[in-house]
Amino acid sequence: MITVEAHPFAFAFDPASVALIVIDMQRDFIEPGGFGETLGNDVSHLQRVIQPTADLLALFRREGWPVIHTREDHLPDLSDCPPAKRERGSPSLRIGDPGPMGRILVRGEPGADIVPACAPVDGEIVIDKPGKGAFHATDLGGVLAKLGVRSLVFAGVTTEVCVQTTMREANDRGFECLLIEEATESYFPEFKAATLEMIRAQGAIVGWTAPLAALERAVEREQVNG
Ligand code: C5J
Repeated sequence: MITVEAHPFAFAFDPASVALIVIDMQRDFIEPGGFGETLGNDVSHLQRVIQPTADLLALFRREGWPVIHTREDHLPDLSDCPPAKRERGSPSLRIGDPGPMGRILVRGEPGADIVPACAPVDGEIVIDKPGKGAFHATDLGGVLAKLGVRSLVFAGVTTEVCVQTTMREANDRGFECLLIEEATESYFPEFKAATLEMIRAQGAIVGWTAPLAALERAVEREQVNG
């Protein structure tokens, strides 16, 4: 077992049954002109998550542990986009409308791509999801069962929407979930802080959080001590 100094207490996982889930590191959320900006958000807040997420990806790749990426996007005919999602509020552009990075939040468009620094490499799994949670209307549950995964390390954006929703879904399905603190971000710093608190409150009611360095130290310790 590998034991990470985490909050609210140590997070232990078996390296034979761990996977990384990187949530929605897409241009549509992180770059100007995408879905996030159409909703009125300052997307510059999300830029700082790129390097720590790339470092976390590098760690999992070095160890040969499974990596799963998700993308929030919709089919070109929007048949998987509930009207309630498309029609809500008054964004500057709606899902499916043409924007500077192609049609907003549509699969295959440049905006739906994962940012280059965190792009999947050969052999990594990519899950396209129409909802905020990655288990909803996807085969993520089947993929994890096939891999024999019990523990999930989380990264990605945004902390309080797709990351938290997916962690809650995973927690309800019996997975042990660790969120890496610098590898997740929100358009609203106070929402990120509150989400980290609520995840680990009440004795890790949803899961654990830890800095990336704590995970790196734990992996190194395991290598030295066997
Ligand atoms: C949002 C996401 N925020 N990936 N999606 O709409 O968190």
